[in-house]
Amino acid sequence: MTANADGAPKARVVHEAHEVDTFHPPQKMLEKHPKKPHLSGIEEYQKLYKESITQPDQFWGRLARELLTWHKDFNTVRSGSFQTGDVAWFLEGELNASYNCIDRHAFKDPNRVAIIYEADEPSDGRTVTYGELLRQVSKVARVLQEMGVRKGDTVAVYMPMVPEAIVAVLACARIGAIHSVVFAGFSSDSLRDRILDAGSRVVITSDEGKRGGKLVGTKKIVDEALRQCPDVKNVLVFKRTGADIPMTPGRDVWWHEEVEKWPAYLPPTPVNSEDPLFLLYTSGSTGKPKGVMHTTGGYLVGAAATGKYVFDVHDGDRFFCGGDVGWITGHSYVVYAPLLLGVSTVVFEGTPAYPNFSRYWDIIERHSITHFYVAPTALRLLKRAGDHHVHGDMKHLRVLGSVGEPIAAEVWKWYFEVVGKEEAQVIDTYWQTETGSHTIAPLAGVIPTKPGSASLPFFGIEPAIIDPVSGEEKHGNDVEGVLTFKQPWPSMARTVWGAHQRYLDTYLNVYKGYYFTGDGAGRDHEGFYWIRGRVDDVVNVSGHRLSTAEIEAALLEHPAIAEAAVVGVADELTGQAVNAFVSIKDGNEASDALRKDFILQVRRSIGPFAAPKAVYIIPDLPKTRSGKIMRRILRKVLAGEEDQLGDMSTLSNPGVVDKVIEVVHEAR
Ligand code: 6R9
Repeated sequence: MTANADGAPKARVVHEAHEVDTFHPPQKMLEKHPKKPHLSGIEEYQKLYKESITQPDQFWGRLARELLTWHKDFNTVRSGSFQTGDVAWFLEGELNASYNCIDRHAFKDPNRVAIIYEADEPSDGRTVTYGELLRQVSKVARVLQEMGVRKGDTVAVYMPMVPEAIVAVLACARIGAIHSVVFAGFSSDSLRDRILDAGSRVVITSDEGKRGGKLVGTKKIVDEALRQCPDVKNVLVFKRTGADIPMTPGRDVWWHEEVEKWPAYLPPTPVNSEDPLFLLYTSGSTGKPKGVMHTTGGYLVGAAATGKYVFDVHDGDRFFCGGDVGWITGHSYVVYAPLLLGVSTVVFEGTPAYPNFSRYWDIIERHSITHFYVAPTALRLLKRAGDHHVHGDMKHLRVLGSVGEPIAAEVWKWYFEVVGKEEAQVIDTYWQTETGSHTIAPLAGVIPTKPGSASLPFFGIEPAIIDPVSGEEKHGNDVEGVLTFKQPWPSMARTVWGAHQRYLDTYLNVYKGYYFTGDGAGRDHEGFYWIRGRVDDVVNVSGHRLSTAEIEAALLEHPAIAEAAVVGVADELTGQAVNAFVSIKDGNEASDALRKDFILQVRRSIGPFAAPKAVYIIPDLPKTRSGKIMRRILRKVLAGEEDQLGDMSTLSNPGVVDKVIEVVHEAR
């Protein structure tokens, strides 16, 4: 690919039969850059990439020492393999995550802003400096010690997006405890399951939350969950709204009262590089969520390296990732990457629509944000609300990131033109909870992009496209198949908590010798990657990753439901939407009230964000003779493609197909 001599952002290249725009890093972005991008150009990327694949020990050994401060150096950069499922990095090394995120910056410059808190109400925000963060984290770490939390114990964190959520996470890391953040949109049942699975004995939460002008009964949900968690000994409650909430004596204590007791410096506990840093539960193909485990050294190297090279973060930058700390995007790009690199990170409590559709742009203007990172679902919402909401001085923006789902070309262009005024580079970043940090993404300021493509692999990531039928790798360009990675990288998940065999079977045993992503992808004639979406039973609603099996299990808890099948359908606003087909038990009548009750069941069991958009009550589900539900037929009918239902010879009950079509048509 040739760079544009005149620096014009667009050049046309022919992509197979149709034309695709290629966008070079905009000249204006380079002009407003405080220095220069970390890499001189695509050639330097190619050189380093080659080194990262052919000499990973040399490459990652150097980066790990450059990006992190080690309490004790490592001798072995890497061991283990995909075949044996025992990958480990920086083996003898010892370090502490909170030291790397806070202390080393606080010692140099205690007044530098670490956290920019944008509260739900725009007027309620404040900033937290690195010095102050060190004091708060030290105190909370000591509170956890007093509660009996020790290295290797898990602590559940169920909090709104307030600075104290980040303090809680880093306080765990400071004493070598394992944080297990549960997204505060999850129901009490989901929280209970995660506390039990992780064996957490301490929960950190708040009295209430506040989002989009609405109050959330956070502590109430915790209380409900804890009725079935007898091993939880203590709950640390941060006062967010001051609501009058019940406190269980001997178990619940107030954050502000506890931190008053302890000194403002607690030395960090060095841990081994491979000691776990956190668990994060995510949805897979089966009903039970998986506790994905990340280790300290490798994860931090991945977060810092991608922050530095993909986002091209420099000293003094102000980073705004709109993700919630309850998801991996919040872990890696609200907390770890920006703090490891010593810049300011925005903690945003609210929603993009409150108090109006200009909220993001107001935040960007007020804090001279240089990097903005969000899921396309928010962009679709804001694009639909109208361009007149996009105003304000956003001249400091250099990078506009996208994450979590495919970004359609027209949304990409809107982001580039209307938000970025063609002065910032749009980067589409592909990665997963399990990968810890970006795996396929352009390096800002360096790699040209094509709307809809996540572009080229990050250092150390060796993608392979596999033919799902033959299981053979497809070499060369212009190929389609399932996406796998061929060699271990530092920030990959090491196991599923308490279920290592499940980890092996889900990721490493599907195609022996490869890490299986669960996504389909294409590699075009220039080696750029195009993510096609999940090939398993995972749906992506507004960037939230959900398992159809998990939603089906929730529906089956309803006494009136006999069988349930959940499918994802394309949705203009949320990317995909959940649609459910259920058959009901004898003695029940299909009605709107019953359908509403089914939706409520999912809200209660998983959380509001998982609620089906539509529920269709049918007499029987289409099934193969071996009893498998043929979801393909349901998807086709919903897509209006009932003339393309494909091979139905294995159906045991073909008559039900007409009924499915009739019910779907009636509902529309
Ligand atoms: C970071 C995050 C992972 C799944 C992944 C894929 C989808 C993520 C994407 C993308 C297309 C992108 N996904 N980024 N699809 N383009 N840039 O979202 O993690 O919640 O674990 O979801 O999200 O399907 O497999 P997670």
